Amino acid sequence: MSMYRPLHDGWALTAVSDEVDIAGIPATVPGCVHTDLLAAGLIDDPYLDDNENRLTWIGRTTWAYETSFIWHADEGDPGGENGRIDLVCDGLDTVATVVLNGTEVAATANMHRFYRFPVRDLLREGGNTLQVRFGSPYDYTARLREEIGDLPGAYDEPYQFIRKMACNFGWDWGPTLVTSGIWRPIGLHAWSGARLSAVRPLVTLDGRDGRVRAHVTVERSAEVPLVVTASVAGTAAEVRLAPGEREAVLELTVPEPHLWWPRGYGGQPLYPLTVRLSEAPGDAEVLDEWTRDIGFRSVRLDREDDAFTIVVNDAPVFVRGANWIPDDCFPTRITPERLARRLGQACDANLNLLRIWGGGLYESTDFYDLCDRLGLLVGQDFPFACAAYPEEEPFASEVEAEARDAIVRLAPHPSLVLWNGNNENIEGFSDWGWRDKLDGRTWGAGYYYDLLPRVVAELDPTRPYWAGSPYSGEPDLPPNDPARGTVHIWDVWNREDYLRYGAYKPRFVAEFGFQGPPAYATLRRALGDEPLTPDSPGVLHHQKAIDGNAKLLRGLGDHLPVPATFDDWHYLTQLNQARAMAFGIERFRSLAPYCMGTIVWQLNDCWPGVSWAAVDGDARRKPLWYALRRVYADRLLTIQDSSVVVVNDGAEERAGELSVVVVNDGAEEWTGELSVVRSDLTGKPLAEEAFPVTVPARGTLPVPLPEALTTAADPAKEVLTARLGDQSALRFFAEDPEVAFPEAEFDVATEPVPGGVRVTVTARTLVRELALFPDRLDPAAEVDDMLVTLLPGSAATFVVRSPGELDPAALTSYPVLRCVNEAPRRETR
Ligand code: BMA
Repeated sequence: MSMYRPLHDGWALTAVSDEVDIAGIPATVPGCVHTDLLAAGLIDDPYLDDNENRLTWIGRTTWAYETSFIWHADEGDPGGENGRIDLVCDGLDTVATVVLNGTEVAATANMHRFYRFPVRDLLREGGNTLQVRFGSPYDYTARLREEIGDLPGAYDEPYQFIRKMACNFGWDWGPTLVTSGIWRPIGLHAWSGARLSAVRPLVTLDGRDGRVRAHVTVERSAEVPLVVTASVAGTAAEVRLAPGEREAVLELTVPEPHLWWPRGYGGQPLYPLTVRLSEAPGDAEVLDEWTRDIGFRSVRLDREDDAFTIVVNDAPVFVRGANWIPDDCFPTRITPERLARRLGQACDANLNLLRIWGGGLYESTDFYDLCDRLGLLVGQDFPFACAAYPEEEPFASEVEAEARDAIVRLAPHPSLVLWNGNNENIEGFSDWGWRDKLDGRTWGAGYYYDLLPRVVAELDPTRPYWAGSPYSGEPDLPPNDPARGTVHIWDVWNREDYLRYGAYKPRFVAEFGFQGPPAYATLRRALGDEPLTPDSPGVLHHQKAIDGNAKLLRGLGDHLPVPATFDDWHYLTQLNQARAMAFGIERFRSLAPYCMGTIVWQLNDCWPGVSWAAVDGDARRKPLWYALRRVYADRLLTIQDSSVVVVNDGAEERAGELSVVVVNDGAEEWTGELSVVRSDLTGKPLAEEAFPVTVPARGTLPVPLPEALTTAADPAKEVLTARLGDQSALRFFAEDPEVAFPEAEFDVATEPVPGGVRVTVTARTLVRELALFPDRLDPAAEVDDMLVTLLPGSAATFVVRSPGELDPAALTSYPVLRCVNEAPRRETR
């Protein structure tokens, strides 16, 4: 028999402290201290204004969660000498002591593991009390730091001295909110005889057949003969386990299954795999059962000539990715519905991969289930980021244990295609001066080069492992070499203008980013600043990057005018973020198949702040999101300047010309007539030419342009347009402030549609980067498109949706409707 009973009711939270007077407040499990204090009205919302600053005591306090429950032997005890009752903790954050009826059951210190403790002997007939006490993460890290000695890292906080999601200690996009709590389910599991303690299906392809090797581990309370069966897609296998045996491998061959593909390449058929454990003979009572959806696909990494190409079912995949951070500082608030919405936003922006960044979590099963269904590939970092990590005990054992837990849990998911050792730790060691500071002490090399690849090879040899991001493939190579493996490009944003992306020739960009503020409504909800300005206190508090606001302004470079007002700052810096990233992605996609992936920093935010995210902390899509959707579409036209110097390998490429690169990452050939026109700003053609093109599926074709098209008689007054089918690309011969834009003139028509308003803008002059920001009127309103440049006579349609009424006049007026070449305005608020 097997019976699980959650213990999620009746919890109360108490501060174990002389200084903090909080006792017995209602607590939510799963949950954490911050959310309990918030629900009890004892703290202000940490995401608003600078409330964060007044909450540091929470992470420095010891907390006790306690509940009582009634338990009767006759309802939950399997009885007999073989009966077991286990307390199962799926996640304890982090420095936990578990006490049942006054007896200490366990002391743990790893948020990333799950635990099971036999407790039958401690349970009492009738009333029972369970307490989970959480020591201060700061006390724990201080002790270990003292013992081991300090280690270098990108931030001052002690996140490398505890196995807990690192960004809880604050990051350059998120607040410092150091949580404690029972963050995943907890309950009692009663069983007898035997149970499935781990099922690890390894799925591969053998020609057109699917193969499943289901590795099964049983835990026994009795040495009886057992039968394990596995079935999937109409095939079944059975293995007998003699008394004493605990491991079985069941091999299944599924003839010609429908293959699982990344989105854009085919469907995502999933097959339920069921494993059953019974006492022999096999028709006896089922002791335990396990079912997960699996998918049939192969995956490998093509490293030929230092490439970094993810190959699924023998198809090389150009990765159009984004980095993923924990969607909330308090992970239990990340519901399946919220994940579905966020991953839907990723898919709608034409992404095909998310990289789970190493300063966060091994993502949840809900997350992976969604990715399996959506065909979103996942690269999972092991949780190490931006620091030298100790390899002394207790860490080495904790790391191995958590890695084993995670690899087993995630093995069934076809979406998972890459295990990655860490974020930027190899780079830090090699390039940020850590080597000298360390002076021979451990820093994590043993994890990334030995322990983790060994455990992956043992438990999950079906997936590639890569030691770090960035990494060039060998420990003695410079890790951030664009010409080898994966690279992070951060000179742009930190120091350089975004045009420098054009000077890179990378194999695979695993991180690059450019900041922009969140939506207006998001800022307004989070900040009470009056007036709200680019450097009002709340805005500055919600900008966590060093020198962030100065970099935002400097990043405008020559590309856009200097903002005179808050509204201009907000529009122009958001627009510049979108342009910078679009510029980089267009460059890198134009280099396919030499370059085989771009992973934008970052898709999401954990709170309302100024950051690199495309979707802000209130789930609103920033202009960058709309730009991603365009430049990540299967079909892309991009005008590229190949006169730039390639910085990575010292080689210079100075063709000195513009070309249109036709990028076809779709499954069908792209054929048609590419028309390229150099015109004045009224749209009058000055030179034009048509090029018949045929670009094979997953192909890239550069079309060099003749001088008549690429040389403007007056760079301030001309524009180059390329068109192929319904795709187009635009390039001015000067940066916007130098272009002699007319003051924008256009006609606007609105008409109601179900759930919103359709806005049609017809240009009378050139209109540059037209955008609607309906959240300024109504925080619930969303628009379907933005950043459209119109030539005179052309029109664009936007649909604005909202549950409420929208006022068409306000919707089509400043500052809701904006473009670069609009009439000068006064500040409005
Ligand atoms: C990279 C990431 C993060 C960081 C981001 C922006 O280093 O790995 O650590 O948030 O850059 O600075």
